[in-house]
Amino acid sequence: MDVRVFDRFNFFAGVPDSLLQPFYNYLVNKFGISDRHIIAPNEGCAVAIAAGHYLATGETPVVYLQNSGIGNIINPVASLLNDRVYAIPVLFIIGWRGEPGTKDEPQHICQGEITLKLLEDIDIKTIVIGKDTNEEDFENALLEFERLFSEGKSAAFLIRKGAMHYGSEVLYKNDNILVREDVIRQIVNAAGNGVIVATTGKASRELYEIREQNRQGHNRDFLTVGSMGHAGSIALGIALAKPDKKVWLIDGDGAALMHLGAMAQIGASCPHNLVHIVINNVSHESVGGAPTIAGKTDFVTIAKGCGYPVGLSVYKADELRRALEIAATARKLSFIEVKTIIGSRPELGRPKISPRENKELFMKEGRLM
Ligand SMILES: Cc1ncc(C[n+]2csc(CCOP(=O)(O)OP(=O)(O)O)c2C)c(N)n1
Repeated sequence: MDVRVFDRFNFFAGVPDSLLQPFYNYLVNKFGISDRHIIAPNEGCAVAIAAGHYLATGETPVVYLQNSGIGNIINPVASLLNDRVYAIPVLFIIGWRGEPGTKDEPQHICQGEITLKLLEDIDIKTIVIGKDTNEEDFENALLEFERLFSEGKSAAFLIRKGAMHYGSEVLYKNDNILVREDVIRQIVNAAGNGVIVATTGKASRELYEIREQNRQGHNRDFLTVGSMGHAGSIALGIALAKPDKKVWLIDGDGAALMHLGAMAQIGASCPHNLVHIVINNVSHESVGGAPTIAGKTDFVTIAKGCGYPVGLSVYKADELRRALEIAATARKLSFIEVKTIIGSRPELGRPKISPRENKELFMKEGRLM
């Protein structure tokens, strides 16, 4: 289906997903990041911003997300949009990772299976869009949806892999120098026998491959393959329970922004043994590179405002080396923002151990227990 069928809508907000890359490339080309197209820190925010747009204009807004983000929308859908509350219509475009019968990563299996049921439970009429959906099917579906919108109900298109296309590409880039994978290699060296909690997406995949190359095993790393935005809180839980273990948190700018409240909790708890590193490429690189709002966010000021005693931002290799030395020796909660380019090795693999194996290695051989 050609994404230009969405030309008739005026307002879009969402969080990118790899299956929706043609869709957000089209939005970035058409609107940029603007008052017509917002890439939100999390899917719940996108719903609330869209609700505000409806309140101000009466137009039905579009919210896009990966099905992993359905958890983040349930509260505003059930208690804000629902027709027994404010009856605010939204058209959802949802990428269907983990569709039953397809092969996908472990973190998508449960979510993929429950997606249709969850949407039904929150009273969102859903139509699946596949490679074989033609424009006539789409127009008929939209006619049905428009009736629902007029009654204050919401509806969703659930998008299968490869169902959307758009003729143009968008090149996402920035002016930074450092490369995330090299930064992670430096963090592994600095961390020594400390444990590392890595965020969702390619950061975890790169950490896994670096350990393979170094023949170090995976018992010191927790790879947060799903649960985007929660690596910081996981690391906090470990750091508080094991004050003698140094915990290194490798976060992403998109993930840190998704649940920014975690930084307030980390700062308030202030564990002396935690180093929080945000690798900031101003991008959701793992799902195709669409921008985050991190270019307008001063992470160091946020960290200090949340009570982190040490806050540094680095741009060059020697600054990174120095910051990691400071963090390794400080007996204080430390924050480091590392600015990096957008990109990764095309042949980057995925962890060959299952999340359960990772957990067991981490808990037993990592000598946490
Ligand atoms: C709740 C939720 N929403 C969306 C996604 C899809 N997703 C996986 S990784 C990722 C981008 C992460 O961006 P960032 O933290 O900046 O790290 P980068 O990919 O740039 O290294 C997204 C949006 C997800 N896994 N979970």
